[in-house]
Amino acid sequence: MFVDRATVTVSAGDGGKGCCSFRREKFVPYGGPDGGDGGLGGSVIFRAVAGEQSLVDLRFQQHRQAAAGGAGRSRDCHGANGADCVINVPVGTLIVDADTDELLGDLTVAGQECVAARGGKGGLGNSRFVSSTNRAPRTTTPGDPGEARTLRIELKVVADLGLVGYPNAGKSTLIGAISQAHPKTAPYPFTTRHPNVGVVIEDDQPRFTVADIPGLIDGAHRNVGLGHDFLRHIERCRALCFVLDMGGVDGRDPLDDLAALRRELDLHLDGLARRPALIVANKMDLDAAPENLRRLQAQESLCIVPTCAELMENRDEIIAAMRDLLDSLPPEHPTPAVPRGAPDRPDRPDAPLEE
Ligand SMILES: Nc1nc2c(ncn2[C@@H]2O[C@H](COP(=O)(O)OP(=O)(O)OP(=O)(O)O)[C@@H](O)[C@H]2O)c(=O)[nH]1
Ligand SMILES: [Mg+2]
Repeated sequence: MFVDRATVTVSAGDGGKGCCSFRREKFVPYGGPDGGDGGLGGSVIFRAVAGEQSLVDLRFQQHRQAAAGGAGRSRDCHGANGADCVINVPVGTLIVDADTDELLGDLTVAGQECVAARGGKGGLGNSRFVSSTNRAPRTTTPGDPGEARTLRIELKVVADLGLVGYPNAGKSTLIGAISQAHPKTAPYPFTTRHPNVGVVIEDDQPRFTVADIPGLIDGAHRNVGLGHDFLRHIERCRALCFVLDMGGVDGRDPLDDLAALRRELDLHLDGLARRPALIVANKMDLDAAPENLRRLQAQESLCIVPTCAELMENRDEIIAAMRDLLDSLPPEHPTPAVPRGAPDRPDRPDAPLEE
């Protein structure tokens, strides 16, 4: 089951309360206060993990909570810090506060983390409140409450190259031919109902990822067909690969298809159709294909690779063209990870103590 949107509530752990205690020991009269501070509450942290493909776990477990910090103890013992609640999500996950629409994190690189709710600080034990005028304070503070939020979690697939085409153009067949992914293919539209990411692996060459995105039809930007549900997955691809059915099956013209695809992309997100791209002219085994290819070559300046994806024809040429296109792009700079842990929490907060 592929899930690319979820709403979850998260609660970080409360800080542990400070302890009120006095040192009681034989031969140590008036031992003084020795109540320790409470522990830090656990935070709720989202972490991007390469192996995850979907947000399905969040759909079935919609509330996540981190552990509270332990209370301080006598003999100046600090309470235990609460364990963080770490949620593994796929690379490409966006974390948005549902109430304020604030973007809390955009996890585009494996290992990147976002602290969605911070644990509360621990309270102060009574040994913190000793002063020259009060040698035996009984004051303590409770821990701060942990943050609680409602979050909208959204997945936008991250891939180097996105396959864009009409239903039945042969996108899934192509990704099966060039990569490790083997999504279902069938002679009817909308076989692919969610994006599949395939990794293209060749000896001693850097790997790259290709996303097979469900077929696009006129009006997709208005949510016709699978609409936005897949168009937004194209936004994250560095480059595009238009897959055209050169046989003109179903009475379509591949040149019209290309114009319509570009129009839909631009209507969804201005400039999307102008991303660096190449064209894979598929189904070259069909009768009408050579003539359509000539017309396409006369009109288009993009790199065009003819193929019959079903027979894996020109497989190496397609991979080389994709690699050349990606190599010509500037390198990406991933956004830095959001720092983890409590924000500027001094070790001894607000301690009114002199040494
Ligand atoms: N003749 C011919 N048929 C092909 C070729 N490549 C794919 N097909 C067939 O075209 C049909 C559709 O292929 P898919 O790969 O499922 O197409 P798709 O673009 O992924 O379609 P959606 O998932 O519906 O968007 C299948 O029946 C394939 O066998 C080809 O090169 N030549
Ligand atoms: Mg498909």
